[in-house]
Amino acid sequence: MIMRWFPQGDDSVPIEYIRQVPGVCGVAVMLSKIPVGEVWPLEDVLGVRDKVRAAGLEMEVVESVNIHEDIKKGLSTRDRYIENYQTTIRHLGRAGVKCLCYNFMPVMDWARSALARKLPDDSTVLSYRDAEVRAWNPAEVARSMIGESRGFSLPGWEPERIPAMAADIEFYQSVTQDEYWKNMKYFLDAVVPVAEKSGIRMAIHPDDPPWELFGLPKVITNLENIRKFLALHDSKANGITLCTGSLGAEQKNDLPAIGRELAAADRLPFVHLRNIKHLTARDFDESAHLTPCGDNDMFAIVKALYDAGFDGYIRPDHGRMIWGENARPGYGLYDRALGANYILGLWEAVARITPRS
Ligand code: DNO
Repeated sequence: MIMRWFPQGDDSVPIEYIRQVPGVCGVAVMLSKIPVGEVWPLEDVLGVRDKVRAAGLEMEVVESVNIHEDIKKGLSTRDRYIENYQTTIRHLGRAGVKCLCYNFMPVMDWARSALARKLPDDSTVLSYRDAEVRAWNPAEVARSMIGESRGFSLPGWEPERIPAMAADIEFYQSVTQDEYWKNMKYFLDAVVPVAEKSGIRMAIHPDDPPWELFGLPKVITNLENIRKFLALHDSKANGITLCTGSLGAEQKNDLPAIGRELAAADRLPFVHLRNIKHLTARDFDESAHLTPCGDNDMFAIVKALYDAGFDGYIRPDHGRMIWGENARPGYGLYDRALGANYILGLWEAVARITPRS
């Protein structure tokens, strides 16, 4: 069990507090100040690792090593950025990192219409209203999200990218799904062998939300596409991050079945457990992690992972903002600590009822 943590002064949560969350033994880090496409320098990576270790935790997972848009667009300039990515992977391997979570979403990372919607108990959550998002242009979505981010960086929403967003969206209108998948394969064929040699398993994050927005290509949205993705480059180092909040936004997705298949195939290095509550098929609020608080059957998901032999990293994903905490939206300490211990409780119960042989 790990938690996400932003080093280099970019988190409200001191690393020492994370160590006090029972059962949490490590963190997933992101060097949020390195511009997208540039190398994560070895000395920075080692420096962060040493700080994490000094706090009694492990840094075996990194998250949001973001991919330069030229790679996703398939431009001739992509090779330089791919080389940088390969160098970053080697640096991470030297620091003992074992799992790299990234996404291949064009232009934007996850999209929400509000980052602090109030629930009846006065906690606040990230929320998504389809019509509101579609009524904006992507730069407006970005400005709204950054405006509500309480001064913290939002992974995948770097303010310097806003000016290019309109042109990027325009560019993708003439990129077919097939071409986009080819660009992804080109990237995988170049980086997965480097990851293998570096002792790292790549774990792509699903698209969030997992449906079409602004005419952009979509990739990791359901089991069919996940299978197609895994076949693009057949290697244990080419895996998936099962994010139950992202894939669960599409209610047709059977999360326990997806988890079971991926864990059994040993293509699941990382799991993000989050719950969400739908208002309609395309409108939802994030919720507390407990099954009754949302639409995801968290018990069934944990049981499916356990039964299929899952032995990767797991972290509570976004939590609510509670108890007056002021933190990066989705990443307050309190609700994620509750979530981590709820998930650990489910795991313990399942494991004690059905011991693994
Ligand atoms: C949302 C996160 C994502 C994820 C990236 C990985 O909070 O799960 O931002 O880290 O998509 O690149």
